[in-house]
Amino acid sequence: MKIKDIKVIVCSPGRNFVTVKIITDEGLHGVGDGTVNGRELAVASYLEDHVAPCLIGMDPMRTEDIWQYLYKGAYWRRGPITMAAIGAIDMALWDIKAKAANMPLYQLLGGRSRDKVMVYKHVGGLDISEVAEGVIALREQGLDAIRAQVAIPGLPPIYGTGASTDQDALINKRVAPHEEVWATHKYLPLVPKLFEKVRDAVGWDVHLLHDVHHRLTPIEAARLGKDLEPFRLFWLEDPIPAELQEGFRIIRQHTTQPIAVGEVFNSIYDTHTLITEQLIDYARVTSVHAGGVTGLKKIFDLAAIYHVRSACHGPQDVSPIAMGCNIHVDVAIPNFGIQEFSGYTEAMHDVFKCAWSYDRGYLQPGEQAGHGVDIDEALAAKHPYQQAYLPIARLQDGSMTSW
Ligand code: GCO
Ligand code: MG
Repeated sequence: MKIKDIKVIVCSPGRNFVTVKIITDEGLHGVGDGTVNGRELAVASYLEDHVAPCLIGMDPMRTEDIWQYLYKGAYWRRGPITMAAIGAIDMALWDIKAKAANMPLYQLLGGRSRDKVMVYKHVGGLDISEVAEGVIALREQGLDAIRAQVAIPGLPPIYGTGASTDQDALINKRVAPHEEVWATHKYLPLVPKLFEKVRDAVGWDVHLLHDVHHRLTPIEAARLGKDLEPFRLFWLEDPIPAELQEGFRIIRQHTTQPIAVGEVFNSIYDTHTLITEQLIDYARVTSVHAGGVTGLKKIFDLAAIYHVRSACHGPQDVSPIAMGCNIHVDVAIPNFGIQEFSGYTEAMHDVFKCAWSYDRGYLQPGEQAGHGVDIDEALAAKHPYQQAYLPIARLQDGSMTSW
């Protein structure tokens, strides 16, 4: 079998997605996700101009060799754009391989290790009681794990903390990114109050999670972890910007609060200190940003040795294709932890046909051969790319801050 053609499809059925489609001389095809939120066209060009021309004529079964060809061969290793491009190609190749074997992808990854994949969903609100109500509502919908965020009194609601849903904030049609304001001293005392109230409302038989979204320093994060210990959170996510892996040593010295990190990581080298020193409990890498199924497996296999569990990033900007690949990996690996799942709109499901399914807090990969997701190209063409950026954050004095 040979790779005959590679198409790059950029569409925006509510938000932008970059999809690669690999077509073989034997008529089989596979699709992969290369979406990097706010930088979509860079990946599209990387794929179209620098990857596709080199792969024509290659044997699509050589998933590992093609991964290494793109990783080592470019000379310029790692980085979100390169790794998302590699990820897109890798997903499409695994799709083809599993279709050729006439098996769902998870069978090629070792088969099922579990019956279903636990997910967590998000709740936000303008005040603590609104969040508590939201948590109760999700509990009634079957969720066993819920992420809770609340707006900070005295600050306009910002991304990931309150009622402005992630989706609304992300689909920002202005040319320049929306600007938000952050104040750590207002946030730190609020979060323990939030979880005290939420525990009162839903009890202890539910996993509660919180995303700090990289906004603290190590010692501030250590303080927050200690303050949250009485409420037994499943995890505290991205407490600090993650490029300084050693920073997590400070957090670890002070608190037993489990920590989750990795949504902005794209290679095993971003995570290896965190994993091998057991500074984190959950690795939040995802198939699209970490070099596909091949890249994800390398990270999770290392993590398994160090008692670190998986927690694939799964917001809407991870396309339904990458979500499908995540679910196949989730169901197969021994060290699965949890899967983030924001769900998709009807328009997105029209463009991306999915064999995976969601029901009352759990996902299933489906039994279709391949990874089970395909793109309707004609429909995708009706939703052209729209320029959109994530917000940026400033402190109250106007200086830029991490978010
Ligand atoms: C999460 C995230 C996302 C990211 C987004 C950036 O935990 O799901 O923090 O909401 O901010 O994916 O593109
Ligand atoms: Mg996050």
